[in-house]
Amino acid sequence: MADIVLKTARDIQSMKIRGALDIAIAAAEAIRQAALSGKNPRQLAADCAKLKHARPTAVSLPNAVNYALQTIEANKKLEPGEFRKKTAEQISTFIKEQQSAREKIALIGSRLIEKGDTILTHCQSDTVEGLFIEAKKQGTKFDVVCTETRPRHQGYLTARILKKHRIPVRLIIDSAVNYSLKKLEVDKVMVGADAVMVNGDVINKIGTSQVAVCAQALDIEFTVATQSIKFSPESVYGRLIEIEDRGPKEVTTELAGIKILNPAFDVTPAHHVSKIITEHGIIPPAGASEILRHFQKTGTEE
Ligand code: RUB
Repeated sequence: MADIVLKTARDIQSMKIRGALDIAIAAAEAIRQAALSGKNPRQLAADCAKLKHARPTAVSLPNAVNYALQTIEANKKLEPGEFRKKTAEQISTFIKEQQSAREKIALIGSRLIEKGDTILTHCQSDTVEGLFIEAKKQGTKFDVVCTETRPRHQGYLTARILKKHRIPVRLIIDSAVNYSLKKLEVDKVMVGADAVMVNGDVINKIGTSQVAVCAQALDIEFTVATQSIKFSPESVYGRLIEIEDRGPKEVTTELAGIKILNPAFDVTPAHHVSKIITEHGIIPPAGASEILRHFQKTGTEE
């Protein structure tokens, strides 16, 4: 049987598993299974190292792996059977908390959607979809505009899922954002996040910051929906987040000899963000430090 940790790391790198929360949950689940398979604390710590940087930008991944590492460390003196059981149980609780955070955000976020709203979203975020689906369930009538999201077309996933839930959806190419915000009379923008910095800056799929600039110019509210697991404890200590470059082939293979850049994420400065929906409630971007201080204990300190 293939090693679950290596398989998960590969699936995260290839984007078979993608989206910041799903990446975190998959990594935690891989470590849980590795613990159950009888690996000792030292072997599990090595597994954590293999997963931690499978993709560099989504902070939920190192945060989830750090949580698992702390659990392994705290339990390492237990006898092997007890170590296995307790470590697996605690990681399982962590995973359930993440899933429940997504549900809480869906409920809180659904209350922000008003009858007749047209909402633009970018990329594919389970968190944002969750609140759309919840609003639909509550009977609110609204429609969604989603971007194609070059080069990996995650917007197609968004469009398909919303269609499945009978939420009216229109797809636009990424460069039609500014045009469409006006032409389609968009009321709100809602996006997910891969990381939130201590100063409230938000890192999400490449192009998010352009959407935010356009939305602000038109006085359209720009809302981010994200679990606290995506807040960066390292940003408190001045560390920046690496923006993943996924290489030229995803963009095109037709331009031999020309340098092609493919940054996968960008930074939306806090002053373009109207509000952030977390499982602990809605905060202004300036409240990011409070989330880090009170609710997020998975990071390294220095
Ligand atoms: C996905 C992306 C999503 C966030 C939030 O990028 O930018 O908006 O990860 O997703 P990629 P979620 O496709 O490169 O992983 O709300 O599902 O955690």
